[in-house]
Amino acid sequence: MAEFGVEMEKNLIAIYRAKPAENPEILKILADEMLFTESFVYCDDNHDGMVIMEELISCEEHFLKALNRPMAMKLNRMEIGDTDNDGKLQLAEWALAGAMWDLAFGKTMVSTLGKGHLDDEKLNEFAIYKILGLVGHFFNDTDYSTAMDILFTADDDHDNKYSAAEIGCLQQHFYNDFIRKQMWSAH
Ligand SMILES: [Ca+2]
Ligand SMILES: [Ca+2]
Repeated sequence: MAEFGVEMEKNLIAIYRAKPAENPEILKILADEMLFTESFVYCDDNHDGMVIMEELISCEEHFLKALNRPMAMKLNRMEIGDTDNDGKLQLAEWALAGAMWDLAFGKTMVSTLGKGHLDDEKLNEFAIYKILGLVGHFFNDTDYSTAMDILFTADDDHDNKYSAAEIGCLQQHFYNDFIRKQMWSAH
């Protein structure tokens, strides 16, 4: 997965540097207004409507610890998301940073796993099942029916092909499902 990390970082930087708020693929991910709400609430530990660096570090640590995964990324969400530079992420900034991350993930999936399975720069069904296995496994084997629901929801135009933006949404839905389980088990 070393190659994945390098590619992911490269894609994220490219997206970050090219007016992300005007990027049509980013806007497509952000069209689902609820997509980033759960992760925001999850990280906003003191419920003041803002995520500060300490909260960001603590929720990412908690997330990776729950999954037993080491910390990977060098570029954090505060760096890419804090557009007004006040050291805090509001929901809109959080969502934009999340969409950048998700799109970078989708692009990385398309380029690393798409060889031989591309159709108009979208992954075909065969490739998406590979990704589903990979992402599902990362999120500690999300159950089959949840995974199928996510697969259906993420294919926004239901053409059985997956663009980078749709794969980004797919991974965010998995993340949200993970958070939901964490929140339930904590209460
Ligand atoms: Ca907060
Ligand atoms: Ca801010």
